[in-house]
Amino acid sequence: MKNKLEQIKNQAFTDLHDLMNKKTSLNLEENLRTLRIKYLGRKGELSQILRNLKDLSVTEKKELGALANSIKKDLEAVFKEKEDEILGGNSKDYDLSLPGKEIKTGHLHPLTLIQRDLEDIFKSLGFSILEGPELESDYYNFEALNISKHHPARDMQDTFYVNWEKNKKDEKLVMRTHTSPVQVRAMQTYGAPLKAIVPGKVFRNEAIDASHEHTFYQLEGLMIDKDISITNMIALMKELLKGIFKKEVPVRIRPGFFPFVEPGIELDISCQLCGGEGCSVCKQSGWLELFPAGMVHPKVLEAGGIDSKKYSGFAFGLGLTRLVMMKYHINDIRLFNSGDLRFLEQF
Ligand code: FA5
Repeated sequence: MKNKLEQIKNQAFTDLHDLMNKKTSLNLEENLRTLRIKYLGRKGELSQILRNLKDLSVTEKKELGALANSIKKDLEAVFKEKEDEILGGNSKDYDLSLPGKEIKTGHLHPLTLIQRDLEDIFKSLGFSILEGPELESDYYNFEALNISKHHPARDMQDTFYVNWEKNKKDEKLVMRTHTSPVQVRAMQTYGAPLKAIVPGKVFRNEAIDASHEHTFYQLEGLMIDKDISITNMIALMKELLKGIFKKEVPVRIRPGFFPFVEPGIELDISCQLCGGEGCSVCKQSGWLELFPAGMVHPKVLEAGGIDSKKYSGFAFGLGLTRLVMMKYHINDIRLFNSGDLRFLEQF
């Protein structure tokens, strides 16, 4: 038995030596594991001998038990040494109590942050949040808004025509140029009274500069009820700006023309980038066009199936991307779609 134990030990050392010297071995790690199982595994010869010790006399048990255990210890040590050699030798240096590497998580885009703030403000005022298709029919984008086929107002919003693709109703499709088409869609679905906002992406075939993009965000607002006046509208617009900027922002109101409102206004805010001094974003004027609005045109109410003699309402089309520029003092609109992490990681 003693010889047998010595033989096992010698054979294990020889096999291990041969394996480690076989430089060509592709599966060194796996072969080492197989060898370990052969000599130290539960079904290995050494384990069997250790299991059978109980059948021996007390003296033999003592002598052979000590030898078998010492061989087992030696083999365990040498296998561990070889494993460390193969795996880079630092397995014993792991400190599992150390904190792990921080996994970088994403965060919300500045546009989403402001959009959520606005949604909270409007929800607290009882407005619903709606959405509409980005690929819109020519009818909803223009005609339902009182912009007929050859109306010059179409030039104000040059769009991307989708190969004059048509929908099921045989209508031409365009990338929507504003969120206003959802006005008529909402009226048709919910009727009056109605209080809703529509945040969303819009597209224009536009010459790009510091304050103009081809793809940007707007937030449409619509309130229809009995006895709604322009005073309600201006009060709401000011309330909204106060909620976002957390201070009174100087505004100016001037007449504006949009075929879907009557009367129409433009609310500009004092440029928050230059403090009204003039810069490339406000085109040296000190004011930024942000918030066009007006009383919904009777023809639009009728297109939405609402009796214009009974109901009136206002609508506005906030330039959401520009509002975010003003809030965070971003001096170039092109940064929003750039995907530049140096920009995005600041929020
Ligand atoms: C409209 O789009 C109208 N639908 C707004 C409206 C709604 C009027 C309801 C009346 C009633 P306008 O083309 O001016 O209007 O665009 C609205 C706002 O979007 C502008 O004030 C501006 O802040 C922003 N905007 C317009 N063009 C661009 C652009 N190319 N890049 C970034 N923001 C833009």
